[in-house]
Amino acid sequence: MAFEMALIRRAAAVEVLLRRLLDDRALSGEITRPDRLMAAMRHGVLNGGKRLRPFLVMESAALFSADGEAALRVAAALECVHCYSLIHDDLPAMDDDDLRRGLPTVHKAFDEATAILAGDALLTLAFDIIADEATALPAERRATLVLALARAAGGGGMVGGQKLDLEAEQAPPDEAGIIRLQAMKTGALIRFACEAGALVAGAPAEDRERLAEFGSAIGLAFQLADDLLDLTADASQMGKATGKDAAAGKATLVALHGANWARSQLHGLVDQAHELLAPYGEQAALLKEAATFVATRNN
Ligand code: GRG
Repeated sequence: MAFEMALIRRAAAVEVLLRRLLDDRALSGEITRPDRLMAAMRHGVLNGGKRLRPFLVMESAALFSADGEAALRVAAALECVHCYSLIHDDLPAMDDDDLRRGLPTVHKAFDEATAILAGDALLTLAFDIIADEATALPAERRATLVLALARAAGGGGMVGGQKLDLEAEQAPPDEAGIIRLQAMKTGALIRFACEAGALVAGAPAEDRERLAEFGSAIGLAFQLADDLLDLTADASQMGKATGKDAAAGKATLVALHGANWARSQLHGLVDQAHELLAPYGEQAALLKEAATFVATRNN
């Protein structure tokens, strides 16, 4: 319960900031922000996501008593990257989805070219937000965050994972291949979310690594839960089409080992995630609950 309340509270804070960052007014150095592009960006962002990644950034930052305002901006930046990935993933050339978060996808509400550009601009905006002096951290820390986010989101991270996922449709990967592509496609941003709190705080490398490992464990759990939901949930519950993986004969760990195996793996991953946070005691209670939520969520 404490977790659900905290998730809602953190989501509200990040949405206020995202609305401001997606304002029509051009920033210094920009020329103009086209109305229809900005409207498409807002449609893709301000549409009721769970804001789990921002939550993880802010809670991991709180663990080290980091600057809350700076953590909030990093959280908003990460949500921009996540929303861009969803906009592009929904495009006809990728998953070809009409529904996202219970609303028409950006290319349906606008058009395909605008959706591509909205995604592009959100990705760029993410780095703008972190690099901006308004993210009141030492310049070196901002640069470290920019680099870590770039590595998580790019060709060796989320985008690379998406590419491997597309290739998997032609040549199904083995178990290690599935785990690797999922760690990239879904896991890398979640790992960054957890690691980012330690980076914002300038915490010791050991803490940064511990939080990143926590992120990897819950990233894997997130994808396993997602694969299970694709099998068991309906579109109204998820706000997007389901059953697509099974229909496409997609290689997932659930398809390989079955739902019961996946559920027992989820237990193991939650235990592992909780153990990683043991050194932080009660301070980490909400992050621990987040791990449980990720594994047991129903949308
Ligand atoms: C197209 C560059 C590019 C990348 C796509 C993230 C991704 C890579 C694709 C999304 C496809 C998908 C449904 C993956 C499963 C995991 C996932 C990211 C689900 C959506 O995340 P949630 O549940 O969504 O956190 P909300 O809407 O709450 O933010």
